[in-house]
Amino acid sequence: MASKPPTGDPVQDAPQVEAPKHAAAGLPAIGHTLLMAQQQMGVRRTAQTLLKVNQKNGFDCPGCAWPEGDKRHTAEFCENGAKAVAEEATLRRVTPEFFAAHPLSDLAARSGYWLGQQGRITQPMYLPEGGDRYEAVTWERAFEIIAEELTALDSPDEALFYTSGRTSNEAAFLLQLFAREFGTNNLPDCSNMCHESSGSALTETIGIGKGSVSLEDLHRADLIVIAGQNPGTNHPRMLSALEKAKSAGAKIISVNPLPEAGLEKFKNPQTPQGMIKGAALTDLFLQIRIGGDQALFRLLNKLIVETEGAVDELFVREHTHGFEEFEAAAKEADWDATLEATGLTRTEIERALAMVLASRRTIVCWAMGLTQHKHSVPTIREVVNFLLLRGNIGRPGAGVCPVRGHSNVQGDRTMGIFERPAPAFLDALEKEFGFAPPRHHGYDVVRSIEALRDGRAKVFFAMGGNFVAATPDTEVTEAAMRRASLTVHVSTKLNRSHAVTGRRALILPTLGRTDKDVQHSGRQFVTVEDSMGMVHASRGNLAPASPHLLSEPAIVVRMARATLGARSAVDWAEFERDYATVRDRIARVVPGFEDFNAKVARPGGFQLPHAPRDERRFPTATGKANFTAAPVEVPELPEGRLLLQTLRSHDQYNTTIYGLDDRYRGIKGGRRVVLVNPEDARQLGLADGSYTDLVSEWKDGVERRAPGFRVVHYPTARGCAAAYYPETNVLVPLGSTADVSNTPASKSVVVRFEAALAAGNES
Ligand SMILES: Nc1nc2c(c(=O)[nH]1)N[C@H]1C(S)=C(S)[C@@H](COP(=O)(O)OP(=O)(O)OC[C@H]3O[C@@H](n4cnc5c(=O)[nH]c(N)nc54)[C@H](O)[C@@H]3O)O[C@H]1N2
Ligand SMILES: Nc1nc2c(c(=O)[nH]1)N[C@H]1C(S)=C(S)[C@@H](COP(=O)(O)OP(=O)(O)OC[C@H]3O[C@@H](n4cnc5c(=O)[nH]c(N)nc54)[C@H](O)[C@@H]3O)O[C@H]1N2
Ligand SMILES: [Mo]
Repeated sequence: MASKPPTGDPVQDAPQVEAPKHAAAGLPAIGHTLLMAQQQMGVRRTAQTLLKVNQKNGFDCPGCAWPEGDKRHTAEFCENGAKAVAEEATLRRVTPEFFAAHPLSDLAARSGYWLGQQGRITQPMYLPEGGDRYEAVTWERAFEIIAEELTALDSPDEALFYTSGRTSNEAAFLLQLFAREFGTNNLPDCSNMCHESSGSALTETIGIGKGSVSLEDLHRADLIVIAGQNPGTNHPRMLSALEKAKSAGAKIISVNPLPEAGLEKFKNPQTPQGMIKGAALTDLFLQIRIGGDQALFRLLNKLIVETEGAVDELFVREHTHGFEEFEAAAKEADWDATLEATGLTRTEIERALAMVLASRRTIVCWAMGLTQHKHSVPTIREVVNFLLLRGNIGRPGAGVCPVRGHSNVQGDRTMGIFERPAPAFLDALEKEFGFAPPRHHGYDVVRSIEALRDGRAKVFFAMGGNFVAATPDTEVTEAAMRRASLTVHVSTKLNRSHAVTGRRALILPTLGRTDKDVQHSGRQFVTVEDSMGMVHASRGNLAPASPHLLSEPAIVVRMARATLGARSAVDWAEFERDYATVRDRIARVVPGFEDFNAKVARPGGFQLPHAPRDERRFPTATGKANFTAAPVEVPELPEGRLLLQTLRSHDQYNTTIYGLDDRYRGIKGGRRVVLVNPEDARQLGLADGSYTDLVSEWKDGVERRAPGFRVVHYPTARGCAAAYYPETNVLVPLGSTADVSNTPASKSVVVRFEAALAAGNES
């Protein structure tokens, strides 16, 4: 039997601290996985479900976007993937009776953890104007309400259509089609807060905003640099690929302010010897200061340029543009300034250089540690410079590897979920569907919040996600959301965003990845694209959480029919009956998807074309791969302050909190902790185990405070601190974003510490 959800809330946040671990996975992970899964699903459903994860006839794990290899294990899941699955396949239910018993004020006072633990939502729910609780509503009425509000807007640009990255290709394609036929490009998505900086930097430099390596490439690399990523927690299946690369002779450099257990050592639970001994992964750990990566790569680039024969001159001449200007800038890199910015020693950087020069095939992997700073875009461009110098793009075993987060975030963008669509994409849409899509750019996430705040946007529709909890500046964002006339959430589980509503609100419960999806033409599957551009089918096999659920494609179709009615140029109804008809349209609009239905029928799916990877062709403005030469930036840190990064614990999936432990970092039973280097702590008078408020400082002079964090002395780099998101989102100013990509700078928050009066959960 699955256990009942916890009743007590706020859940006691009382962190206990022990020594951090030095290895990831192994038997404890499996035991932990099965325990969590059985609590949510019971024993039979656990077995039935976990054996289908990432199998060729199964469903795509709703965890991360890491690809599956061609040969699958029986159990192709990881501890954290299993938690994601259990969270969705839970037997707990949130029914209309639940909403009757919990008025909005009650839901608004609950922790995100408690809300998530209540289970799957079973029926569409409506919060009428002035109402104090959600009531059951029919689907028909729900779509009428959406249509009423959308039709009443002065301009289509007063509507916002947000997408979180679990949405399938089919649903994403339909959503952007609807938004554009309705008349707006306001398609903000979680990518705006995630890998947007990677997309911006890569599009400009290599002509496509996606990674250029496959799993095979990783296995063949000589050197893998992992910067700003914690795969042991967030992409556990990546550890098997690293283990394989190591056993073929690869070296690994990790660049991180924290020593992350998963990068130190990996105990592979799928091989007997791995389970016992484990494999050391990192050969060189560069414990960098937060925000020091651009300076590090710039200096490495200078050293490469100055080493006789180190530059791949033929590649640079034939395939790149802007080398001279870049070279001049690189030569100015300065040892002392770099050591200061990075906190590294000369010897460490020289060791890194030796490994770089010894490698013929180098890959750089990165995630949020590089993308969420003010200077993220120039940082990632510098990574590209680094790879271009030695011809490491478009060669087996080499390339750029931005490791994506949500399982279909990359696919959603490919399907046109983008507030700044390329003209060619809009042309194709116009040709296929016969209406003129809007050409002016829409709002991204931060601009959407500003538009709500300023009354320029009035209807907010979310295809998944937890907008108010995931976005920065919680108080500002929540106030902005409350100004909306209608907020609509297509969701599987309850979350904070359902409690922070506009004048009217709807919750539309939907099928998840694990649920069986049957429509008029029979059983459906959907498709997703992983971090390496592989597209494949995903089929759920469980009886849906309730007979009242609609699939995401069905919800978009019905919203479109209710809103656009006879004025639509599109035959929406067929899309709901048979998703293959959606794929036929995608095939005619999106390059690389020709013969989509046939190609996706192959087990394992197909790989999308990638010009730099496949043919060393760079579809940029210059027609070449572009070197760039931005000035090196380093975050400024006034006396007595630390630079705070907001990151994930081992027991969460973004805003979904599975539990209160962060096993590898030795934190148990609580999330309100701040990790501080013991030397800094001593200087700041922060005793281990004492409680402190975090107060962020930014140029707007507004005081943002997160109260009651337990200080943990922890071996992070000097000048740096770390605490979990989403609790710390209150500290991230809405205006503090990355240049160009506008991604919230949630890994570069300047904070001071003020002793807290009481311990525990004040917020
Ligand atoms: N289990 C689980 N899996 C997930 C998620 C989850 O929440 N839980 N989230 C998914 C999503 S949407 C995403 S985007 C990914 C996120 O995957 P990650 O990017 O691994 O997630 P974070 O926890 O934000 O970790 C950031 C890492 O960067 C380091 N870092 C911080 N600042 C810097 C810096 O300035 N320089 C360098 N070099 N390193 C730095 C941190 O110490 C940390 O190791 O994971 C995906 N997978
Ligand atoms: N401070 C700080 N802020 C950050 C980050 C950070 O590192 N630090 N990371 C950023 C990143 S990388 C990201 S990606 C965003 C994440 O932002 P989001 O994607 O908006 O947030 P999630 O927590 O992943 O969304 C969880 C909700 O999705 C719904 N859901 C789950 N599965 C499905 C499904 O199949 N269909 C539908 N319709 N709904 C579903 C559930 O209701 C669940 O409550 O947060 C960003 N915010
Ligand atoms: Mo993400």
